[in-house]
Amino acid sequence: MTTTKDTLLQKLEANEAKMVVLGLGYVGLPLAAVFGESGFHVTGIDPDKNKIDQLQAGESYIPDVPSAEIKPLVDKGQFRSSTDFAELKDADAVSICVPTPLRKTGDPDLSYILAATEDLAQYLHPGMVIVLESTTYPGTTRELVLDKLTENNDLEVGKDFFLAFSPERVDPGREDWTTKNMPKVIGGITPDCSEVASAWYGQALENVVMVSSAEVAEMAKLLENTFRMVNIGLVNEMAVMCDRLGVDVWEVIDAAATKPFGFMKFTPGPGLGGHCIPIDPLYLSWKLKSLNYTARFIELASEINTNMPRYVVDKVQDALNQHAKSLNGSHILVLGAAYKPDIDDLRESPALDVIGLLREKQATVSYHDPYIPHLSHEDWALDSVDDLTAAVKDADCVCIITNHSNYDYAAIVEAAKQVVDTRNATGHSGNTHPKVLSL
Ligand code: SAJ
Repeated sequence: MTTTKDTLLQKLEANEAKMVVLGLGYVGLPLAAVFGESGFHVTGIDPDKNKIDQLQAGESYIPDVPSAEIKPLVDKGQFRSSTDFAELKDADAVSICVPTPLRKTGDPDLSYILAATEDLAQYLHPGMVIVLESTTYPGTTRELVLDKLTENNDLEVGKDFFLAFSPERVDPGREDWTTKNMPKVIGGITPDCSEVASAWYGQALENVVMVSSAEVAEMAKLLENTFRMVNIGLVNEMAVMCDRLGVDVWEVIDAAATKPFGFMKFTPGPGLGGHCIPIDPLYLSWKLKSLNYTARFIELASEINTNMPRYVVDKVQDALNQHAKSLNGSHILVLGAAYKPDIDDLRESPALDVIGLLREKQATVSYHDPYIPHLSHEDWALDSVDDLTAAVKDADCVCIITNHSNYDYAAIVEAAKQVVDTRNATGHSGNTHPKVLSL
């Protein structure tokens, strides 16, 4: 007797399944494009009509997915996009790629997942497979998504429909590991869910790694990014300790990195930015708190990383002090506002915290960032200075926060009165240059 699973597997393997991607951001759009190029008929759904209008016109707003990739898919009818969730009514395979930010309170914000699931539940039918890609705490797929999908019907997961979790590993701008070739972990609510979801994704992705449950897949992602956050916290604390010891932490790290095994290089910085690393581990610690367990590594690393902007401001104060100046009334030029080099992403950038703290100490602050022309945060707003050379000369201290590669650091050191270098961008770490103070 042909089961629902068999019928769905046949559809997926014959590329006859109708696929829907909920959320067309830096995760959803690349996923839609890869499946479209693999022969699937993909409908993307996003509430932002501007995005839909652009996509329907064959234009992309995600650098990793050029318009030249989108337009042929749209022209062939392989990819279409809409703001209307009713497009789900005849979907066979649905990927949920919606944001999972933190609330102001620091708690997880699952409102996007809830809203998408509620919309999807109206169209749930036998023979459907659903994969959640949004980074979240272990248990979300089973406790929240499954409950919401089945609260008004008697469909059985693993028999009538299939539900799994697969963490996104998109690193915008990276060209070596892409949506197509990135190893993709997938775990289902039941073994059959794991099998069906893996078979689906295996139609378009080169390396599907099936695991035994949704919880394993959810937790793998959190381990990946918690590993990174904790190691960045460790190396930031090493910077503070080396400073107390009068040892150059950058030289120490380079020396340790000569070890050919058992060591992975991380570098100190002004804090932890981005939309993944500062946020994902807090989803895990939040969940464990509800189980009366304190995730001490995450809490400690978060405390150390969160304190780095203040540590940087203390460094600026030390630099000015060498010239009998105070922060109050001094002019500080911050170089680099994006959360990491050579991108225009400002999310959770420590530059915003450093500028805020300097302003609190009555310093006059200006900034320059070739990728970010304007900053506004809390109660202040600034434009990137036009004349970098003049701004460097005018400033009492230049503070390098993000080491964009197109800065001429030698010229900056030459022209500046003083430099606080939080990234060893100038190469003058360990206080080897009279003008440069480094982390
Ligand atoms: N940072 C340090 N020291 C380090 C590394 C990073 O201070 O040694 C800071 C960065 O300046 C930045 C923050 O940490 O402010 C995050 O940097 P990141 O290099 O982790 O960059 P992200 O946030 O873009 O992380 C993404 C993640 N990718 C996914 O979640 C799919 C992460 O897992 C990747 O390892 C990372 O990209 C990457 O390697 O580029």
